[in-house]
Amino acid sequence: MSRKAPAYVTTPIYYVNDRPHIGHAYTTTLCDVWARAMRLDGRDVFFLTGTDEHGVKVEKSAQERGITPQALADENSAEFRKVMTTFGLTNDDFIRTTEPRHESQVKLFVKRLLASGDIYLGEFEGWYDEGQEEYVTDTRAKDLEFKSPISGRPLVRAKEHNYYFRLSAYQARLEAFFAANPGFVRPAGRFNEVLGRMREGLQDVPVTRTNFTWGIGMPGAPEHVIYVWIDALFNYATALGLGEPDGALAKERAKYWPPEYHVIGKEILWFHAVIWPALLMALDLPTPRCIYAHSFWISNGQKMSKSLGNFVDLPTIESYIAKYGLDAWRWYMTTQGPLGATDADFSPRHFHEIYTANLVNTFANCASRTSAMIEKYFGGVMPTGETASMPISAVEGAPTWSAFTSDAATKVIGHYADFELAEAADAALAVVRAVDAIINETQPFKLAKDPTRMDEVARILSACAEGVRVAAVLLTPIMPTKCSEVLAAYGSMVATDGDMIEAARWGGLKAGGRIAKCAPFMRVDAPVA
Ligand code: ME8
Repeated sequence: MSRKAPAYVTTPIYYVNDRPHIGHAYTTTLCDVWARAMRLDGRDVFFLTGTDEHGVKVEKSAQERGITPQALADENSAEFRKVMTTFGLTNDDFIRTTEPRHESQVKLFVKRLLASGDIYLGEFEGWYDEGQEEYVTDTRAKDLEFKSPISGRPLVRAKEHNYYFRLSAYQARLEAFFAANPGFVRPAGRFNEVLGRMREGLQDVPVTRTNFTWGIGMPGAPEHVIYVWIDALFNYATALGLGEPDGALAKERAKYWPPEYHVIGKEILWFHAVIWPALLMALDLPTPRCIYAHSFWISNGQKMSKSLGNFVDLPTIESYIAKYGLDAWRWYMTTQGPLGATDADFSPRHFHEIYTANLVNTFANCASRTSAMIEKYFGGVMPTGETASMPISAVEGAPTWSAFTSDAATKVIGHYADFELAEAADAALAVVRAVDAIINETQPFKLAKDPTRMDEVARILSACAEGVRVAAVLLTPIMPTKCSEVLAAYGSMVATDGDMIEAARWGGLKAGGRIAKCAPFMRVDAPVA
């Protein structure tokens, strides 16, 4: 098997002043689906997530609780890490910005930027969004009517003696970079949004603060603390050891750079799509291939927010998992989430409907019907029947099963690779739908009443079983547990890394093999209350 190019995928690192909720679970699950799919397709994937532990917000939250910022960080970071385990997420590392390996490399990066003149000491006055810890330009402040677009609170006039990053010097290079890389920011609408704002003109950005202490000290000027956003962005590079290019970590991990996808929420796009590539340009490091900024989960049409207290929090998520199973949760996140440019409403009723329609009535029904008929008519043994050249339906021009599923596999893998995860799910489910269609069209349960037609029944059911197997292979990145259950019941090997196309090839099930009855998803009576 030839190994394809290494791949690097990241989530934002999450603030430890908050507890994990649906937003964090969502972004991390998307990355997990992608990472699993790419590993199955033979890529050497590095999947990173972690926690963002410095800054005023953490300092304040800790003060309110009467504990040290480090104690708060330790407590909540552990909570995030626990989520990774509970959710079976396959991240290869979990970085914390308070770790020495991160802090020391951030200092090295900043020193390089000081030496190159990309960071300088200066004075600045401007409109400041306290909630976001972010300055906004005068023009933008006016457009926003001097209110934060996130919290709605008034912007404040702030003046600081700070170190700055010479972002303005990168205006032309960034514009050229955007022109040459139309896929750099996705979805497409967000690309234009960033470009439009960039064309208003880039101002230098402060990279240090003096109004708090909980952060990484500026090399040579410890009274200045490195701004949390600069500190945080570097996590993507420090996790691979890029701050010390000759170090042991870089030797092992530098091959993963540049990231294929930085997956984030839309609210932090500017930092990732403009400031981050400019910092990397200043450091002569290759820029990421794509910043994928998804939209938000909302709740009954309303923004989820801490102040409204309407976030789908961890205990709520756990109640869904208890009722429907982890893979159903992953299915809902992957297929119904706000991966495009619009927000998605999270509703218990919609969750229930999707679960019932896609998983119970389609996937599970097909796997269970097929296995039940094989049990009934062939004693649970895979019947003999040549199926590769069999058309998927009696409709004129219908493709053969082998052509149809090979085309589906190519499509599914292509969608996974392009981060079109709902499309990947749908293209895989199309195989299940084709199996359902042939059962409805040929009605093997009626044919089986006539002993002279058992060869026909054998051929139909072996095609159905093989179709279910192929679909389970293709759905594995989204529903790893349930798909392995189905594959095991069908006596098939689970797909292993590097093996997806091979595993999805028609003809994996051999006549004479054991097919056990299985029902991967059971009907659930009513939505979560
Ligand atoms: O912004 N719907 O961390 P954070 C979907 N530390 N996704 C959501 C969401 C929602 N309603 N709410 C949050 C930070 N998210 C910084 C990042 S990166 C160098 C530093 C997800 O804890 C989404 O991915 O506020 C969003 O970008 C992230 O959580 C913000 O997490």
